[in-house]
Amino acid sequence: MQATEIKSLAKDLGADQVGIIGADTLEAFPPDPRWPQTPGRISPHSKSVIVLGKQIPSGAFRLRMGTADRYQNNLVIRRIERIAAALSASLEERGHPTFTVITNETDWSLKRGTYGYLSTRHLAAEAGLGTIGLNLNLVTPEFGSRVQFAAVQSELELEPDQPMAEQVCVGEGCSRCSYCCPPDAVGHFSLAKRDCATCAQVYGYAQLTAHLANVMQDENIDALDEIWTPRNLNHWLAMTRVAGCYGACMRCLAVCPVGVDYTANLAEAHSDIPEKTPEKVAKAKNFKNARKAGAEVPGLNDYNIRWVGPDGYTGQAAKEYRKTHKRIQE
Ligand code: B12
Ligand code: SF4
Ligand code: SF4
Repeated sequence: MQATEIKSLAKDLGADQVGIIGADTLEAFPPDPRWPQTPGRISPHSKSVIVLGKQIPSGAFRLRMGTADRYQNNLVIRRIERIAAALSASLEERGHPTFTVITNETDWSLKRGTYGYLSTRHLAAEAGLGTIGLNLNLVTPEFGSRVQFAAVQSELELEPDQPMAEQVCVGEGCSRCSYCCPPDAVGHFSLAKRDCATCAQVYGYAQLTAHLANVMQDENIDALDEIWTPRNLNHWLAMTRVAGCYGACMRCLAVCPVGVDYTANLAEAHSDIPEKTPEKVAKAKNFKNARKAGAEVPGLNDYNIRWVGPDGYTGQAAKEYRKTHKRIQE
């Protein structure tokens, strides 16, 4: 089977984006070499990794209820996982051993806390679907950051795609993802992950265990009164509907101005960023000056720049995509 055949098969199954990476490239460039997320750790037989992207619909970013949008987000994750599983099955039927990479789970053998088996954002960057943005989200010319990823590992050898040289994220001069971030977790191509998790994982594992420990240890709390509470209901919903254990904050996705979907459906709704403060604006200015002056920035070092886009931002990638999109529409 050829790469083009796999790509049209994945698109027929419902993927919006498809890219292919050679397993050897991923062995050579793990996202963080201190805790290497590499396909060979999962299966030594894999030759290729196929990464799939699914857009989060614009409607999800035009809601008023914070509780509803976290369902939308997780519906997309489940959908892209099912598409990956279907693609795996299809390749198996054609005689190529293939499996779906676990998407949002944590490999504790690598690192305590939340850390994927493979980092799907890095897979997408490596396959040329977009580049890593100021807040570490993957920014694509089509959908900005409003896209979720899944991947399959296959023993089939395929022609790989190449990473983009151009930075798709507008960068420090934009900083909208930093302005909107409720806990001010966005750094300079880095993220204060624990701070982000207070919003993105409101009913996550850390919150659940902290809550249980509190109920068990605090003598002033009547454990029976603590059973029938909105908070416990939300933890139950997080377990049964995967809503709120992750994906509970959508702000940095909503305001990212890159993408045809943003121009068409979101620009007006998100032109104003209520969380923007003078302090955040000053922080962005400092980042801009630091980059201009060539200061040392860990997120932009010689190793990480591969996924950020070594040529910097020119706006060309998004422009080209808009042109193609217009032609298709016409
Ligand atoms: C753990 C996790 C989280 C954690 C930690 C996030 C993180 N950056 O790692 C928390 C809870 C904070 C989180 C939050 C969110 N997440 Co999340 N998350 C994941 C998960 C499960 C694993 C991520 C992982 O393994 N990271 C590994 C490390 C290596 O990646 P990294 O931190 O980006 O590494 C770079 C930086 O550390 C940087 N760097 C900066 N400074 C320095 C300094 C040094 C010395 C070094 C070495 C490196 C370095 O370089 C590294 C390499 O480039 C993935 C799914 C997956 N399997 O990939 C989803 C995923 C990344 N999440 C996703 C999303 C959408 C979100 C949220 C928007 C919430 C939501 N609505 O779903 C927020 C956004 C936060 C953000 N701006 O990044 C999507 C991303 C989609 C996209 N378009 O990018 C993913 C891919 C899920 C999916 N199935 O699609 N998430
Ligand atoms: S998900 Fe929310 S808290 Fe996390 S970086 Fe984005 S805006 Fe900030
Ligand atoms: S909001 Fe702006 S700075 Fe943030 S990721 Fe999108 S383009 Fe980059």
